[in-house]
Amino acid sequence: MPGSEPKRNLVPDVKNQVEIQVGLVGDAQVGKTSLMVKYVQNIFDEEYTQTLGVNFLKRKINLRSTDIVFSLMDLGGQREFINMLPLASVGSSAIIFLFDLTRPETLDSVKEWYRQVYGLNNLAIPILVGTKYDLFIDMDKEYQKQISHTVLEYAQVMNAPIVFSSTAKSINIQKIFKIALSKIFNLTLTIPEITRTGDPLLIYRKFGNQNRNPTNVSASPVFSSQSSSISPPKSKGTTAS
Ligand SMILES: Nc1nc2c(ncn2[C@@H]2O[C@H](COP(=O)(O)OP(=O)(O)OP(=O)(O)O)[C@@H](O)[C@H]2O)c(=O)[nH]1
Ligand SMILES: [Mg+2]
Repeated sequence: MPGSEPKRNLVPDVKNQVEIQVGLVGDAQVGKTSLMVKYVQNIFDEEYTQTLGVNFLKRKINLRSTDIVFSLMDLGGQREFINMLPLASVGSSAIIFLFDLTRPETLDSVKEWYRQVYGLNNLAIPILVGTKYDLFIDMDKEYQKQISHTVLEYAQVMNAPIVFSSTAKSINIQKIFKIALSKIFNLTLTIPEITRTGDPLLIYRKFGNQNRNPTNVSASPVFSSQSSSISPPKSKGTTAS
């Protein structure tokens, strides 16, 4: 009935909206598209569809009174798409460097991805994500130890938080983006860290915090470890696709 409605606050409910771009890079078939689609649409597809060029998806989340829109830029990992790297790098506040935990050569490639991205954008927060943890967990314990050790060294050089994830089994997916958000806006995150070898690592407190002023950071990051010298044991996990 007219006039019977309680008086409402006439100040319009205008929310702030902030858009942040996040790039996903890494070798072919490491699981970039799967991770992005899982995060945005909560779908996982076992079948591989190669990304030709750049995929793009958005997801809106709420942080207090602000809407945060993640613009996710997923670059196909085949070398032929390297000329599109600026689309995923320039303008990104965080870059997720993905490698497949069951294929050490994809961790080795992170060095080159990092150098290339760094040349285009040395201010973005890097996040190092090892994918397919569901397969890695069944692999040889010594192999798991070697990979975890090398990943820590890479994270130190890159000043990048580490996350081991499984898109197939929904492990640590949301947390990757929570870490990105907390580093970009310098917010305190209360998620417990996971540091024990063999567990799905989540190490973020000591990485990604410094002022990433280019004058503070070495122009040519030096990686000492060769992850390519780590051979995955012949087990069911090594044929991950
Ligand atoms: N077991 C397992 N398989 C996964 C996981 N994530 C992705 N995959 C599979 O790995 C394959 C490659 O995944 P994609 O997401 O297409 O890989 P990509 O990095 O986007 O590959 P490009 O587009 O060629 O660069 C697919 O068959 C996925 O189903 C995971 O967490 N566990
Ligand atoms: Mg893809």
